[in-house]
Parts: sequence; C-alpha cells; structure tokens
Amino acid sequence: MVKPDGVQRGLVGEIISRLEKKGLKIIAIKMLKIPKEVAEEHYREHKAKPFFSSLISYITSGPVISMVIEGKNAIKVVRKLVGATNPAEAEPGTIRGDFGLDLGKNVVHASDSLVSAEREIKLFFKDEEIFDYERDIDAWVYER
Ligand code: IDP
Ligand code: MG
Repeated sequence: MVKPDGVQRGLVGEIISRLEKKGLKIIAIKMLKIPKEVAEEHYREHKAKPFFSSLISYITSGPVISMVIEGKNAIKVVRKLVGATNPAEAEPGTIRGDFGLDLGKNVVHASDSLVSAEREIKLFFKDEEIFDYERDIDAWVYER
C-alpha cells in the first residue's frame, strides 16, 4: 500500500514502478480512503501501542493506493524493497530509505506474512477485483 503521504508526495508511480521492474505482478489495485474501522482492523496487532491513535489518523488522513502483488517469495521480496520500518534506518535503495525521514510518515505498508496478507487483502478487495492472468514476460523473469 502506498500510504497517504506517498500519494500526497507524488510517489505512486515511482513505487509501483519499482515493484514492476523487480518482476512482481500487480493482480489488484485501487485508490481508497480507508474507513476508520477498517484501519483499526488492519492495524489491530498495534492496538495497545502508544502510537495506535496517531497511526489510525495517519493512515485515514487521505487516499491510499492498495495493491495485491504476486510473485515468487512476494512477501519477503516486497518487504526488502520497502525497507526497515523506520525510514531513518532503512537502507538507501529501499523505498523507505530513499523517500522517508520519519517513522510516522514511512510512505508504504507491506504485509509481513502470508497469514496477514490474506487477512489484509480481504479488508480491501472483493474476489472479483483480484485478477488471475498470464504474462508472457514471466518466461524471462522466472527460471522454469
Ligand atoms: P511495518 O509497517 O514495517 O510492518 P509495524 O511495526 O507493523 O511496521 O508498524 C506499523 C506502522 O505503524 C509503521 O509502518 C509505522 O507507520 C507505524 N509505527 C510503528 N512504530 C511506530 C512508532 O514507534 N511511532 C509512530 N509510528 C509507528
Ligand atoms: Mg507491520
């Protein structure tokens, strides 16, 4: 997900481009303003944390771009492209390392496991909004 700061700063194209260039496949994409209840459910693991209410304000502060990204080891690979949670510690070359400075404005979200990805995808997409399609380039992305 490109968070509200990423959208406001005009980083949507750059972020999508990095995912595409890596060889990952976009199988669903939309812009939405996350309702508060959905945000609270999305970040429910952080409910008890002191930053929870500011996190909910942040993520609901403007439209986001939500995506479902498919590919070999997609979770691990996307988390690596995204970089460490704190942009000040994220390596240069990662999205957060290149485009962020503050923990509370870290530009992107990425699911951290298959279980959370499945849960989060259901919060943002209906089944018919997720596409199963072939790409000819995959013969050049993957060793068969
Ligand atoms: P992640 O986004 O790298 O998975 P999490 O620990 O799951 O990191 O935290 C979720 C989000 O909550 C972070 O991306 C960041 O926006 C925010 N966050 C995490 N820790 C802090 C903090 O200490 N202060 C303010 N915001 C935080
Ligand atoms: Mg997380």
